[in-house]
Amino acid sequence: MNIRACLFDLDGVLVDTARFHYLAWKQLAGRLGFDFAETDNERLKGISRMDSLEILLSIGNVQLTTGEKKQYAEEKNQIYLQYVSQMTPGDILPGVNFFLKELKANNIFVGLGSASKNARLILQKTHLEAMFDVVIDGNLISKAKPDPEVFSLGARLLEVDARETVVFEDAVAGVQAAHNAGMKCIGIGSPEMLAEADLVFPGFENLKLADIRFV
Ligand code: B16
Ligand code: MG
Repeated sequence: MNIRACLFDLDGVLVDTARFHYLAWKQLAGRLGFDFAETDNERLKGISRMDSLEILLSIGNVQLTTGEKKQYAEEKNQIYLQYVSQMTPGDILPGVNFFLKELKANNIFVGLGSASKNARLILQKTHLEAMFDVVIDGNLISKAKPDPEVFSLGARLLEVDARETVVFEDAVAGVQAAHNAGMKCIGIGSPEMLAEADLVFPGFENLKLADIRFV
């Protein structure tokens, strides 16, 4: 395969913002009168903000009006942004910078494909923004993963064919989104959880472009 573009998910791939999402949802759950366990947070990974709220409310068995849901989602986001505002380049996951630089040195396009509406801010805080040729985030898409929209749009804006594009994902829905877009997908995490991915690596530490070989 001739790789011309790599598209990266953000949370769980380039940075670990899942912890901040968890702390913010937990605080909101507390206000609503129930506890939100860290194990349940797994269910929110890669899911949009409003869909995450629906899952949280079903865990707490809480019913809200549409207006209240909007207000609570906004409240959660404000708490989350307090954590994000403290992010620095030190929050980039190990090996990511090295790998992105290797892609650049090989003239491979680098793109972001994230469900987060805060993706640009996180790229700015971690000084990663300049590495990206295209940024597709939750503000630009209307269909959540496993719909291919986020990755298809990325490849289209880069004018690269899906068959020459590789996606890096930590969530099952994200792996499915990549495949639905006709792209190869590298899972970042455990092979058991990401069994559908074409290749799985635990992270970017010691990962080199030469390690990416699809059979
Ligand atoms: P926001 P990703 C996703 O990021 C997170 O995994 C998910 O937990 C979060 O709900 C979603 O972004 C929306 O984030 O509230 O900031 O718009 O994995 O797609 O990079
Ligand atoms: Mg993710």
